[in-house]
Amino acid sequence: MDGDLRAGAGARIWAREDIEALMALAFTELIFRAAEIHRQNFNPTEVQASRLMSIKTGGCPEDCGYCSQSAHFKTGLKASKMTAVGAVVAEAKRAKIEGASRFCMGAAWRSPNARDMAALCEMVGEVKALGLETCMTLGMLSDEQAAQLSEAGLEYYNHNIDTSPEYYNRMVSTRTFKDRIDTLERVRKSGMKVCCGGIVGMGEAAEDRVGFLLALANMAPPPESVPINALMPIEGTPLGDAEPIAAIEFARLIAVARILMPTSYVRLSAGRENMSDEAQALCFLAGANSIFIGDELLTTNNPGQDKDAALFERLGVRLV
Ligand code: SAM
Ligand code: DTB
Ligand code: SF4
Repeated sequence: MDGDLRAGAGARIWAREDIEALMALAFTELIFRAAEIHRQNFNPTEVQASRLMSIKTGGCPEDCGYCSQSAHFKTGLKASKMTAVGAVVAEAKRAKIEGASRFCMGAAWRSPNARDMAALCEMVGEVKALGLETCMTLGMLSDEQAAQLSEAGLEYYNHNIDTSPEYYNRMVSTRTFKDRIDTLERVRKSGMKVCCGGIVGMGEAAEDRVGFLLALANMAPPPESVPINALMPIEGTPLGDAEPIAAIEFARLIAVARILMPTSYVRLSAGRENMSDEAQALCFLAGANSIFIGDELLTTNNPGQDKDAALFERLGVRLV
């Protein structure tokens, strides 16, 4: 379990067997180890709060089998054009008042159009000027687009690998796992921080969950932010009837992510709407230390301010 030391970076190269061994630990032992690593690197009484906004919804040319926004499936979602800069900034102001420290802008694109880059850069500047951290998720980027966003001051770029390299083409056929990695490398090269994670509960096997974590943990360096989403099943998509992941399995995955990536923010992302307070508490105990706040993610529901205020009050945990 000691792994190799990656030359220069001081980070460890994880083997598949290391992750399998962690996954096989007794739950009580695993949570203890994860909690120990969590408190060595973070204040365990704080959870970072991000707010999402869909700045371009629906009509996406990609065929991701989990997504409400793909034009390939009849999900009943109405497509919209990109939101104007002023309306995005107004939403960011509200997010700040509601306690968000990061504002994440998402678009249903395969990649951004050249003609939208100026407005996107302006958005970054204005949201940042409010004192919020900025994140965008716009699909694949060219070197030039990554450089433009980075120069505009964008701090984080979200681009998920979503699942294991082996399972990827069962979920998406319009791009490859390698395409995802190429964009992630461009993001790194541009100087932006990487937000990269994925979805569980898509019918993947246990070995795919291992492969997914292995791919994330061996990025050099690992992503600064790791969103772990529980699938929000969308009627009309191929995964509309997927079996939900059990809360204990989900917490197990969070705990292993925490151990593999000790200094990354592990975000309990989509899926909180369908989780009990106790299931979420287990995830925070396992080392999750970031969430999305607000009553909407991109197109699906999230618990919202009142429920979250009650939950964090009960837990004595502070949103930061
Ligand atoms: N279009 C861009 C892309 O795919 O990279 C950015 C937006 S896309 C909606 C961002 C992420 O949302 C996906 O990578 C996926 O992890 C997550 N996502 C999409 N649909 C989801 C669902 N039904 N449940 C959980 N997560 C979902
Ligand atoms: C991420 O990993 N989860 C967020 C964010 N990155 C962009 C998106 C969740 C979307 C959930 C489904 C929806 O609301 O459409
Ligand atoms: Fe498009 Fe992103 Fe949805 Fe895939 S996940 S269909 S790329 S919006």
